Amino acid sequence: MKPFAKWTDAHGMMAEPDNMIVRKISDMASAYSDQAKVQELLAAGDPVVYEMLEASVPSVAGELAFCTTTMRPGLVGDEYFMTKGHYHEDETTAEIYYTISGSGILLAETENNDHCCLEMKKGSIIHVEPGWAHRTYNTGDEPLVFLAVYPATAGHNYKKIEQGGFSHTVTKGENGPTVVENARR
Ligand code: S6P
Ligand code: ZN
Repeated sequence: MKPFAKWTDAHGMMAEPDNMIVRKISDMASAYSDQAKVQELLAAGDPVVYEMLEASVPSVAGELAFCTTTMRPGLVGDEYFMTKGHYHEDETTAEIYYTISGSGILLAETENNDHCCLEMKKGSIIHVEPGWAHRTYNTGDEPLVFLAVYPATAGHNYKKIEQGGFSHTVTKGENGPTVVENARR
């Protein structure tokens, strides 16, 4: 494979991606604490929460995969729109998140419940250590757009999150985004 370039549009989203994944509330209904609100949103048309636009690279050691994610602003009850969240299948792999626009929080967590939150806003570069599950929240009023770069062999383990959940979540508090214990656990 030869070196190649991808471009982003005016919103920072990858132009001409090789693959697109759209996630709606119905794709991650169990992630949210307020299940009554989930049902309301499903009845109201099942809104899109985020879109991932991916470049295709071979899944072999040495390659780097990358994609842009665009998260819509929104709330499910008082919990911000979030990504599904995952561990990497290969837990020795790290990841870089570069925020292009909007504002949010990246929540990272280990299996022994160590957790940390990092602010995402235009220009922030976050390094996610190997072995840390990660999930992002759009805490602003605009789309949150970011680029993620990770080893092409990393793989995504969503099951562990669906079964165990994160120990914390991010809600809209009186003084802005607030990290609280996750009632889904
Ligand atoms: C991939 C990286 C991101 C996420 C994306 C959506 O390793 O962490 O590109 O895939 O932000 O999140 P999720 O949890 O649905 O994959
Ligand atoms: Zn990842």
